[in-house]
Amino acid sequence: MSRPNNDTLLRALMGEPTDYTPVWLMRQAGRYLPEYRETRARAGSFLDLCKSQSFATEVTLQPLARFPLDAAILFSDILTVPDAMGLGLYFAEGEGPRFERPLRSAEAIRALQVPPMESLQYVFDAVSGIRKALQNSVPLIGFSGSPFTLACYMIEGGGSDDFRNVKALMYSQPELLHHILDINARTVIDYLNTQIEQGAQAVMVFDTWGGALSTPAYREFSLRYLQQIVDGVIRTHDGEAVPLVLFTKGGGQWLDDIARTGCDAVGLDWTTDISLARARVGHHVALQGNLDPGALMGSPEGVAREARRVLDDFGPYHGHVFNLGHGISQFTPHDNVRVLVSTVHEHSRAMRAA
Ligand code: 1CP
Repeated sequence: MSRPNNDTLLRALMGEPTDYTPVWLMRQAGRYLPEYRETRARAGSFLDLCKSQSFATEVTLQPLARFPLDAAILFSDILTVPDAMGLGLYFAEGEGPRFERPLRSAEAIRALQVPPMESLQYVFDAVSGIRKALQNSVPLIGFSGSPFTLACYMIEGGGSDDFRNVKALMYSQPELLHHILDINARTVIDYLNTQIEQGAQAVMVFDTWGGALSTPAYREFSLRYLQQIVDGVIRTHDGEAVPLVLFTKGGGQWLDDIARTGCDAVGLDWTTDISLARARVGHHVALQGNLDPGALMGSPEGVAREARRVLDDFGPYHGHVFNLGHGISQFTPHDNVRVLVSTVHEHSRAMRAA
């Protein structure tokens, strides 16, 4: 397996020098693209898209055909993992994801097991299909949800704005929550390692809801299991380093702890000042982020200004991957994405020449 022709992302994640700052966008393949909506309509449902190698490959490549992005990200979802554990994922029309059998009893929790990786074969087939289709142009990022974020969906049965069932369990029977988190961590390790073996060239863990925790609860219920993942994921494949990115949304105050796990890069949402973040974590890890996704709703000039501001705030150092602080909105005008990508490339080249 050879290195991609454009390996800027991999180099930046490892803190190595690059000619410019690489850029990709969380949820870059999604509903803001008409071609995505067209493929999704042809596929049937979102899950049908994820479960078909050819559809998943097609939508992964769509944003790359439009914009000179520096990475592809596997088209799938974090909720494939609890689905493989038997919770029954479905998408109610016009609503978000839901589980038929959320974890609501001690019996259901104790019965939870690490699923056989064969039950996620469609994800690994998507990884190998996408790798083939990319023809070594840019690297492919694999991903998983964090043990805590997965547990949130598994316990609540879908999205939540207060996580009341998760918190009830945490503050009454923490050992049951730890049981779920331990199963999730072991599953995530197998899942990421299999993605790497099938061709993922970097991996990212999305801890979308870790920021809903108090500091001691974050350490006990999220960070501890992120550490288990950092320790369990194979960090090289076929002689190449496979960088590991940890992203806790709302985790700005815990960046030092996250960096100390030994991951290669830390994701930043837009509420954290990237210059202070860089000063705090030094050069031990790379940083990925941190444009406000809402900036893409403004004028093209505003997008360019805000992109330059983030690059300038990070400063003339190595180890920055430009991204949004969270997923791109479905209402984003594509022309703003084009402006964003070209501004990041041009301004970061100019910064290096200065
Ligand atoms: O077409 C549609 O209507 C489905 C919308 C959609 C998409 C495009 C969902 C449902 N998932 C995805 C793809 C997806 N999800 C990717 C693909 C690759 C890319 O980035 O291009 C990734 C990386 C995810 C990860 C994901 N799913 C996260 C972590 C990142 C984040 O956004 O915080 C989370 C929390 C989910 C759960 C999920 N899946 C879908 C929705 C709408 C949600 C959020 C549910 C909620 O909390 O209410």
